[in-house]
Amino acid sequence: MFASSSSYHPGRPAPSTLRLISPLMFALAVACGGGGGGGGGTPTGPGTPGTPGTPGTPSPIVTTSVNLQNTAFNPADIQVSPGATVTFTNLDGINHTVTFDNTSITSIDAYSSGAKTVTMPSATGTYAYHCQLHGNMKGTVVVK
Ligand SMILES: [Cu+2]
Repeated sequence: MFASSSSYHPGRPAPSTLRLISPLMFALAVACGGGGGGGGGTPTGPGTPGTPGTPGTPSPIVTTSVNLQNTAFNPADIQVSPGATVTFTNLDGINHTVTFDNTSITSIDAYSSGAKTVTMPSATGTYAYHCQLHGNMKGTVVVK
């Protein structure tokens, strides 16, 4: 029993199979640039992330104060919290209105001086407003 069992060779992969795989593996390693070489150099760090570029469109200014000056809203495009009270101050001395396209918002009728307020909705969104007396006076309030 001893002699017969030791005389058997366990199965080995055919040499032809190894010959096919090895050149392929070698080719891949070379193609990858031989990254395994390594002289113990310091690894390249992740680097400082670049500063984000300036967006193409200006962001609305976070404020609850808008001036009516030189027949314009300044700043015209603002961002407020839900339910915020926005103060519109007329510095022009001539009549302007602050009229929201969304009629659920209580607009400001014509006034020529002083500050008036508008309460914005609690629902987020972009609410456009304009002056009924001057077609070029437009703005938006972003509730966010
Ligand atoms: Cu106006």
